[in-house]
Amino acid sequence: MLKRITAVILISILLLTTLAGCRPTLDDGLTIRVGHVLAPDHPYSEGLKKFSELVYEKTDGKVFVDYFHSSQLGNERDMIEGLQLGTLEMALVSTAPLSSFTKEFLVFDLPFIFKDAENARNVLDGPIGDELFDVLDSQYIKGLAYWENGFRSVTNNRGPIETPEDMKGLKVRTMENPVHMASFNALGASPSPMAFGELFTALQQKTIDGQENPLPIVDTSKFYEVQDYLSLTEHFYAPAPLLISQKFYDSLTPEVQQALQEAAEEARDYERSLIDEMNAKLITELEEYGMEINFPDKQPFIDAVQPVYEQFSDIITPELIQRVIEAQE
Ligand code: EAX
Repeated sequence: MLKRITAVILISILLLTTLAGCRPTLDDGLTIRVGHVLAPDHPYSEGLKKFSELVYEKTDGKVFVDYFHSSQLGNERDMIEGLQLGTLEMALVSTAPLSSFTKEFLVFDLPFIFKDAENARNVLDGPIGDELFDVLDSQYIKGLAYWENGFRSVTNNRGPIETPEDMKGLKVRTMENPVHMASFNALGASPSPMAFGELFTALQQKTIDGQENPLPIVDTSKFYEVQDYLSLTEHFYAPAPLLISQKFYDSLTPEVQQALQEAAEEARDYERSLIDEMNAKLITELEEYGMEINFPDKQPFIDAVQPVYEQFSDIITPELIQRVIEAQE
């Protein structure tokens, strides 16, 4: 009997030693892939370049982050699935596609819920943002930090959007998100959900009239080449969480985990500053590119989409909405 127990203990030690040997040791060097769907000159890319430099520095050159733009590693839903399976290490996405995986993030997709970028950033970087990241645990995904996509406005080829009536029947591409679609239905438009990678072609082929995205995307994805009008509705704020596969994250040493967390937060602040810089100059630049830009009174749009809050009250609790509103100055 003693011999059998000894044999089991020895085999267990041998197995554990072998498995530990399978962990990507830092001495071998470690490459982390991170994907996003936007253009190579969008702040998403510049922020990931900074993230890569910081991680390399903080791990003494032992960990290299390789970042891929323009949906090279798939659309946002594909990449989120890759994180769950462990077939992709990291992704930088909007929160909207996360609604296919967990409903709690829908609160951030509600129209006009954030007063301005500063308030949005403070809420996301505070306890409410942390709580939503905790929800991702059940999806085998870990959120490192909330970067920024930004406030979304409507572009189209029919005419300037001055009031909700101007949205009637407008075929608008939306993200694959029920709150986004319900909001455009409430405005009288006809939402057409599709992945970002298909959008430019759809606009070029006029299968849709318009789309909605922040100015840095209208600029870097060259939507001004296929869209005549830009109306500053700023109807949604899109956070951009930097996500990592939980399975992959758990395989890392605490030192590398800490390096990734610190780098994600430092690069977040840098990426947000780039968005601010772009927003400050893009109105002029997009007009120079030939877009006709207008600034509608937001109140009629806010009034028109209020039913969306009630429509989703069973999923997005009034208590959580109230907390998000009260957390803003
Ligand atoms: O996260 O799909 C979109 O319109 C988003 O802005 C894009 O995926 C960036």
